[in-house]
Amino acid sequence: PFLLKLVNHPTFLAGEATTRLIDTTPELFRLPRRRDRATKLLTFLAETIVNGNTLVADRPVAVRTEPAPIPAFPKRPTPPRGTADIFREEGIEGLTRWIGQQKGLLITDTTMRDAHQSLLATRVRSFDMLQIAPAYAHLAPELFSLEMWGGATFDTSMRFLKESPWQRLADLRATVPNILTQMLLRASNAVGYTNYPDNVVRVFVREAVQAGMDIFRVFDALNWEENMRVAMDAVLAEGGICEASICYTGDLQNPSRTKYNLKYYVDLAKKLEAGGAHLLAIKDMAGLLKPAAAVTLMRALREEIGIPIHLHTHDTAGIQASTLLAAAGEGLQIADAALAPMSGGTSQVNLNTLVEALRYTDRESSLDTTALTNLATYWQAAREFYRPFESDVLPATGDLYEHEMPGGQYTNLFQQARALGLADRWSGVCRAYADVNRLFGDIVKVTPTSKAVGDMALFLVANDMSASDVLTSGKQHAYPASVLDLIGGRMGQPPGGFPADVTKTILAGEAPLKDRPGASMPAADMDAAREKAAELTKEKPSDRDAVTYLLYPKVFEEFAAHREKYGDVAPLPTTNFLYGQKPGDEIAVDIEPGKRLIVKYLAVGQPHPDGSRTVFFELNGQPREVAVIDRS
Ligand code: PYR
Repeated sequence: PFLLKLVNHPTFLAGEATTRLIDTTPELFRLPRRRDRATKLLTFLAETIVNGNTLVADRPVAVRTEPAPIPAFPKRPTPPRGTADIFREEGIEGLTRWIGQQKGLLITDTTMRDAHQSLLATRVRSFDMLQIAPAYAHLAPELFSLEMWGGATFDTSMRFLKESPWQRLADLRATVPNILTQMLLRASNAVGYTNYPDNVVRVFVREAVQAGMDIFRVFDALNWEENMRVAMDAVLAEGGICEASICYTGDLQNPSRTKYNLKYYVDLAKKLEAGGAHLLAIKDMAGLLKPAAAVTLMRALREEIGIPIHLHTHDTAGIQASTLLAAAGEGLQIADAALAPMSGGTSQVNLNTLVEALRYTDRESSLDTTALTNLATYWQAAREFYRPFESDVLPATGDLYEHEMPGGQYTNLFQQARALGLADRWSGVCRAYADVNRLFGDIVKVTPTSKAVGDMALFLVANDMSASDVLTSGKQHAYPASVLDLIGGRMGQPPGGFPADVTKTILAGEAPLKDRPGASMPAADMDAAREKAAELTKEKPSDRDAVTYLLYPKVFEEFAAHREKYGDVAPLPTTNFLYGQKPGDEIAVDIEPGKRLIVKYLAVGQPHPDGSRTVFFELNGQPREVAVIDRS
């Protein structure tokens, strides 16, 4: 058809075809590339129709196929002014001043990051975020920020969803220009599970700012401020908003837990403020901050530091709304919450009802009830697409304050335990987790240190060992790699260091690192990484691809190979991404603005002798066939 179109083109027929044809009629010459993309997408659909998507193999099936309802909103040329506009126009000083002027509690919506990381194994796709994004911009411009990037979303988007995290950021930024974007940055661990060379962290932050990131919540998994320096400085240098975190662990009210006391947190907060932080986060990743402790902590912090405070907690215990309300009573400026259908349990507190709880009080927010209800209605439906990734609800009991497991890890570790046949020994795993924490000297547990503690707990239970056996058995065991990393100092130093006997036993005499890991790590070779990444993507060399490759070489390589074979699958509706199509289904796929493919799946043929089957489609009304190998 391309050649036919070419020879039938009026210019060609008029005998004027020269190389100028390319310049005057570029649409003809773009066609093969577009068709190439269409073919790749049809191949993906055919593959999914015949063989299924391995992502959902052996998992509960999502039955919803109709799109989630997108609320109507007034059609204005631009969305109402929001926090991002204030930041753009008045800088960080203007934004901070504005925060100080607000009487109401400001709210960050975590639905697009931590909520699905905690409830749905981080599997929510950009497609479902982008469907509702314009409604956020127009209906909820009063939100302080949208947490929609970082943490585990970076690698899972490529690893499982086969979509670019950078594209997600850029698209959401463009669709919601008025609300601040926010991400979780694991300091020197960037968005990974181990410390990276300093230049990798710096390039990552620069690229994130350029792609549209505003607020960087920077935390160190051992609360080691020295290890936050590189990331914080990078955010400050690139013009981002630096929200430095104190990770909350232990129990301020427990007189026998003295390691993480009020002085510890206040001193840390002061250091972070002195280090240039624009905002302070209290990151309560395990939902351990009780209401009375929140009052004590807020009073001390409001006394001792001047920057606005942003409280993050997980509702694993079911009572964290009371903590947010208690903190709000003490002048908390910003709270994290998630829209109702994506809230509760290991996720954040219910945003809709939190807002209503403060209605008609002096901390009432300006967010609109109906607008938030409509956004929640969308997420209730959208969550149904992710049924395969729903995890068991684990009710927290009093032992939450014993094991102190982060919300994002709680359900995940249970699934790991079940995969090892240890589901019925779950309470033993929780006890082992607490014991390992004590063995390691009582440390902050959050990605990646929480993973090391969890890996060690599973290791002990699976080997019928107790934590004390580690020191007394006299045997050298093959401990998990994450444990060797942690105890070897490659994730940094906890306050007071690791216990010497533990280090000696676990490292079998190898000397641990005592300094900041980044200080002795050679800089990553950016030129080589750019070249290597470009080789994999067959695109122009870029720092963005290079840094992605440096963070996750194998994941990036597999993602690039998927791209090469199937094109960009992010524009597919989630139902079709996970399950393909049913015969007769017709879908519209916007492969880029203004370029829509209408794909109708007709039928699949019987297997050919070579094991392949022909899948019949109509693409924009034209018959198309794709052959795929039936692997069943
Ligand atoms: C993360 O690092 O992904 C957390 O949510 C703590």
